Amino acid sequence: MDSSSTIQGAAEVDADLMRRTLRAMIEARTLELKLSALYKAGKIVGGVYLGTGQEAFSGTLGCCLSRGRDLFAPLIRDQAGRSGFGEDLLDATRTYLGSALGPMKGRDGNIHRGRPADGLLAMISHLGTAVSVVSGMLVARRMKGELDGVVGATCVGDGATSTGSFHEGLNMAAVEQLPLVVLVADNQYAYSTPRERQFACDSLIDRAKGYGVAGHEIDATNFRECQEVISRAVSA
Ligand SMILES: Cc1ncc(C[n+]2csc(CCOP(=O)(O)OP(=O)(O)O)c2C)c(N)n1
Ligand SMILES: [Mg+2]
Repeated sequence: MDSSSTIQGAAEVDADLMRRTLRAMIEARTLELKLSALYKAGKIVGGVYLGTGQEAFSGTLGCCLSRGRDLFAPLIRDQAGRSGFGEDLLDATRTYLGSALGPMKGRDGNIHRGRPADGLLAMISHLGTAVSVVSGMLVARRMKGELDGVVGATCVGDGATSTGSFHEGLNMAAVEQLPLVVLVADNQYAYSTPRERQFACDSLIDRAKGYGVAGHEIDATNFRECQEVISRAVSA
């Protein structure tokens, strides 16, 4: 990285990554405001899920990955990550509006959409399932001799870290030394269950330590911190 493509600060951050992430964040917020208005007007059935406040965190991850090479399993608050990964806005709007022209051909709604052939997994459930699925896909790539340079990534919530699938997937990734990045958005609640009713460890970083993998805690609303830490995790 030469100095013309970086912005000087406490640590160097790639200026191109910053620009692409900001674009993804703005695109996601603009789309979600529109989707929310359409939902309130009764034009969307099911639900609309918003990533308000998580855009820097999610968008940075999507922009650090490469569509067609890497694997990305977004969850409900990851429109910014999807935009950063290169999901077409039409894929989002067509799925929300139930169009047969969408990637799920009108058979599934809202965030249950993806382009698996491009590495964008269709969302399964809100919780830790994607950790196991992405780990398994990375093992499959390795068996086919296609793992070189590939990163698998997913986002989950604090509540998801208490599910069996999260633990099994993370353990397998650690034992097999898979190139897996898991972002945990700790918004203090899983539905109405507060942190203290979900886990007894002091910090969710302890979960990573327990499996022998690196863990970093960041303020997900701090753009610079997201850029520095997530880009390092993806390129590690
Ligand atoms: C295995 C499973 N159990 C329960 C649910 C129902 N459910 C959907 S979202 C949610 C809470 C998730 O909380 P968290 O992981 O903290 O994510 P947040 O919504 O706070 O971002 C639950 C219990 C589910 N989708 N899957
Ligand atoms: Mg939560």
